[in-house]
Amino acid sequence: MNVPHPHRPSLWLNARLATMDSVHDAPYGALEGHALLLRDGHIEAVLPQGEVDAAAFDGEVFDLQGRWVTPGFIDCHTHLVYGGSRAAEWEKRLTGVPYQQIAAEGGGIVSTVRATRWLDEEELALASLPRLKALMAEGVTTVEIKSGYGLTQADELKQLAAAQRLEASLPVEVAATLLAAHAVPPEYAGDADGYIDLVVESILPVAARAGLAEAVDAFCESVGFSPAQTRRVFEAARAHGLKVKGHVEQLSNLHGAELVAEFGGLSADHIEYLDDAGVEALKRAGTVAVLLPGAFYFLRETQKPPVDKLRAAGVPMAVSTDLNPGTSPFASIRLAMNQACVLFGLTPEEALAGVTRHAAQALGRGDTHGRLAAGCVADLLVWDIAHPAELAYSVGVPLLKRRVFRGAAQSID
Ligand code: DI6
Ligand code: FE
Repeated sequence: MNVPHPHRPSLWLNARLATMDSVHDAPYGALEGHALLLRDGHIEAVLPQGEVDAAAFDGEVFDLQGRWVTPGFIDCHTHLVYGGSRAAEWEKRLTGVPYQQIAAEGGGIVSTVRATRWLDEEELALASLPRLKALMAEGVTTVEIKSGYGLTQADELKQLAAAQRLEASLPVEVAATLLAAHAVPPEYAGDADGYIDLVVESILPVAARAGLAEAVDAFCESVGFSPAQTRRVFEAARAHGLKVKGHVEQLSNLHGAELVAEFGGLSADHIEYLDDAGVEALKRAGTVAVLLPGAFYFLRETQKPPVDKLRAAGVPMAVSTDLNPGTSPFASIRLAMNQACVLFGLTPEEALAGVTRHAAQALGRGDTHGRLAAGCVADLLVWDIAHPAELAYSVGVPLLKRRVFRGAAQSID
């Protein structure tokens, strides 16, 4: 960890701030010619350059020479802790082998479950480390990580513990989500209700008591769990004080988004098949719509999420990688931003809001993360760009100059 002066205050001069704070009228909430004062891991003040007396400041001073600064990126939906690879399965799929045959030969999600169960907690963290580091190198400072490839109590807890272990070893914040209701494990084949009994009576309460998850997710889909089964999971989450999210309306419309909204959920994710009643429900509940264009692209889907209707209704739209081995094997949040613009029609400004302010809301961190504002965490990114639209425009070009986590700066080069 490269944290030279973790507790020293710092002053960042001559910045162009894409605050992403809607209190400022300009596109990107931009404030040109401003400075940031960071102290104790937080943004203490956002100041017009003219009001700063750098000579009198007792701390570190950085002159940004007019560079753009954004909030740290927040990847609010990932499954990045897992074992194994599904590249060979994908290669087969490309030659026309049907998914059912691949599943019958032990492929699909079950193969990731097998590979994940095989590793111990430390090995699992180690296997997942390059994926997390790739996200961080692009500017991710907060990442959500789901379980869902263990599907036994011990293996789900192991996945969550591996996520916690990663957080402890790197300058990044992890929001852990229990997704035990991701798929029916082989031991419960034909008995999804029996598996949901295990989730609500045992896995979820134990994970909650151990403080290993802050939210609960479920895959509400014909190939996942029914709305009735999902409701049972959400009821247990509520009973144990955990927040609710849902994989909903990805491949069909089961009204899962309305179910998430009914529970005051943080976010409804995927939502390609969301209908008008679903949009209305999200709006009423203040639930964030999380767009996952990586899975849409990788699965060659054609049904797009109702972006125009969400925009018209004022539902906040977040954008995330959905990093997972089956449907979105992409450890690049800037790729997700680009895909959200090209495939779903977001503006570059909406894509940036999708990985900052709105992603923070999707993790219940809207008051403290995702904006450059006094009182927010000092997670920020300094860029070598002429305009913030460049962040969604190119992919793979290393534009990041500095990544600052809780006020501690890491140089990129
Ligand atoms: N939806 C998805 O796209 C992924 N999980 C989910 O609920 C697929 C995960 C996998 O195939 O491993
Ligand atoms: Fe997902």
